[in-house]
Amino acid sequence: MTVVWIDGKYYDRADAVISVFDHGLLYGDGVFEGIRVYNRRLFRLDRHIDRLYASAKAIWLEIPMPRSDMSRMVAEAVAKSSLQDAYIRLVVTRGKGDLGLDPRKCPKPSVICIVDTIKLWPADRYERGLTCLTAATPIHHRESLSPRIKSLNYLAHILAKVEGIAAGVDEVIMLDAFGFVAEASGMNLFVVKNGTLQTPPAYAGILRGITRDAVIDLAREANYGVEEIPLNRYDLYTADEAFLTGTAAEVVAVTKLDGRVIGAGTAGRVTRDLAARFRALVTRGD
Ligand code: PXG
Repeated sequence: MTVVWIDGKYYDRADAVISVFDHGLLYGDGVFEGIRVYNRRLFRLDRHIDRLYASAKAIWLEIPMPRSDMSRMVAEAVAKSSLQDAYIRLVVTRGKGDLGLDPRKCPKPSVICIVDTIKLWPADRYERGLTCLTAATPIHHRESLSPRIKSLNYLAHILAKVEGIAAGVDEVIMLDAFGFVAEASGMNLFVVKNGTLQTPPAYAGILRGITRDAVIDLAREANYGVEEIPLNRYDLYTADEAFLTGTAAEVVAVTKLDGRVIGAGTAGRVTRDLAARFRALVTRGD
């Protein structure tokens, strides 16, 4: 069952509401995490908690509970849900304030934890791969709203997604403000070229995905080369394989981009191998 925890109390789905004066709603002023539970175990909870507190630090928001309490609360909410496999949305908003944007007028941030499930695409997409489009909307400039902050401002990514929906494709690839390939709407991107993985460097201004890091480790263990280098659309069009990684998406191939078929047009050998290794990792739970 869905479980919602807000600032110390559990609520039913229908009663799980926040104030219209919350700056998370008024200004997108807040941060969040998406975390998966496999077989009742939280996948890499510590890394998600670290990223949440780092995102909060970067926006000058002090989370009103220590990390240990946050981790305990998430684990308790998962146990309460009785869900074997789940998706958790952990949100920290600036809290209630007045109608001006000054964050000092918000005395207490709100903490929200939702335990539910998520499914992005039908199962066949994991075999066939996704059709994609390069969106005209770039991700935020890294010195404007750093893409490394997992903030409540997803409008650039949503506008990119809308372009994809209008064009009838499954997903979108976004460029950064300089025209380099950045990420998908809620996923990191890899290409495979001659058995080597290539992915944009985290410092260049993308979200450093926890799935991305796990896949890089798995690839190195399996003796694939891994290069974190700037990529252009040309590199995607001419890749042997391309795939996306994310907590919600897990590992999923990109088989068509801007009308070009990538590789053989179905999930490739390396993508399948890494998806299987990722499945084994989450099943093991370390
Ligand atoms: N880039 C962005 C912009 C993201 O939002 C990732 C990469 C992957 O990171 P992780 O740590 O999950 O491997 C994300 C992930 C969705 C969805 O519906 C995805 C995310 C957030 C909200 C929704 O796919 N974030």
